[in-house]
Amino acid sequence: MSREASRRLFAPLALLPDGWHADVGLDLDASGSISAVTPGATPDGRERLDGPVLPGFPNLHSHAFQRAMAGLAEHRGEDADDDFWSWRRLMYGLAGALTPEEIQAIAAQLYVEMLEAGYTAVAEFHYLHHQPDGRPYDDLAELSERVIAASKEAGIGLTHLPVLYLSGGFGGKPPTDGQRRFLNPPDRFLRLIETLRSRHRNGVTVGIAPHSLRAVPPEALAAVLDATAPALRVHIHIAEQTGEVDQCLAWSGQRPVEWLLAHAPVDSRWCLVHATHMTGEETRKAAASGAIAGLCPTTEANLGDGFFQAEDWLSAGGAFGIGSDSHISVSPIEELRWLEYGRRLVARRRNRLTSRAGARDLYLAALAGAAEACGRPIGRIATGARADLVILDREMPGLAEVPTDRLLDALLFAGNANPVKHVLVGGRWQVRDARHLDREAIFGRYRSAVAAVRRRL
Ligand code: NGQ
Ligand code: ZN
Repeated sequence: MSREASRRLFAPLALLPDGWHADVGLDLDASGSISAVTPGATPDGRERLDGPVLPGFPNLHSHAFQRAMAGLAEHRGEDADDDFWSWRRLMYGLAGALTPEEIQAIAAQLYVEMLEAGYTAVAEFHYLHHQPDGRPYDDLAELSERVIAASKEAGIGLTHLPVLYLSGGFGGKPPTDGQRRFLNPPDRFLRLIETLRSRHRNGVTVGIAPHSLRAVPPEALAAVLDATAPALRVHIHIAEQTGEVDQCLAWSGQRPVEWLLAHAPVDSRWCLVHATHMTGEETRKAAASGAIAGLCPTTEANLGDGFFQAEDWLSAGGAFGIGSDSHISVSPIEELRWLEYGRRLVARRRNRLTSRAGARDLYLAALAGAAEACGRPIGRIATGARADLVILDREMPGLAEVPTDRLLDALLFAGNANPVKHVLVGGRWQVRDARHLDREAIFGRYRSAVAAVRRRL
């Protein structure tokens, strides 16, 4: 079948920015954007979408290569006291072993899985830049190009975030051998950004990602922010682990978020990834800055990070989105479910983030925040937005006969079967009847790639 959707669609039910609407006509333009949204339309002359229609979900945080770590870090290591840092040693082992072809094959498979789960865009926090010994490839952007090629193979929207990485810890601590593939001095990093921006004027949004305050000394952070301001999105890992907070205090006398707010022009272009450990004051100030909290609940659980203070963040008016990060789970539903469940388990109460409107406002807020963090016109069914649409299977037992105003609640809390039936990205079908159109070929390449890597590890 053709990948092009008709220019005129009809949704019996669609989630618009102000809630569910019935009989929505959607007109698409030739570039794959929505040119008109008409609630109360008639189906005549329009292609009927056979289920409730949601905006595709933007995934605001991904390290694609980590998809190939599936199941390899879930047993106790030798020191019996496994933590984030012992997980990281294993992860570095994988990061050091991958070839460019393998990186592309793994990313393409991941993006197929994202699309089948309802993620239609991803912000890729990309830090594998060089050869295993740390020498740049002939093309400085070789591995960025591999990830970009994978996003095109799978047909997912991409915000590409090359990572700035210089040191192995606070205070300019020297990097370790395991970090050699990540390193760029600021001038070479800026060359990489310029190269990517000039090669990909259409279709790929480029931002920057200072990896963390551990990996980027203050002078390098300031230099790169100055040279790229004010156009680009800026994503940074921050305050994920209490160990990082302690090290930052020892180095500067300030906590990570406190330090960042005092030393960088943090605003709505910024995505603070994790931001798990904040005081009440940090929470209020960071929320007021307009920065997006980049929450990755399943990875944060898997790595034993701690709980993000979500009620405080939301009551301070903070924006947020979700990401699949290490891809221990690839499902926007599971991320939002665990965001809420984490809070219930801590508070020993119910409905902490869900409101009288159920999960709807949480869902819409997560869409808007992740879209902002991606810096693209996505995450909403509205004129001018990309035609990134997810059509649900309402015949699933968990969704059948659920009243419309409880549909998102059922989606988040009442099932594990994937309810995503069809997915359209920029006006093109990528998933039909729950299967990505290139699923077999891309999976075949992934399987060969991981088999080869695992033989070498
Ligand atoms: C990363 N991942 O860059 O992949 C990190 C681990 C680090 C998460 N923080 C490495 N989830 O933070 O140094
Ligand atoms: Zn990360």
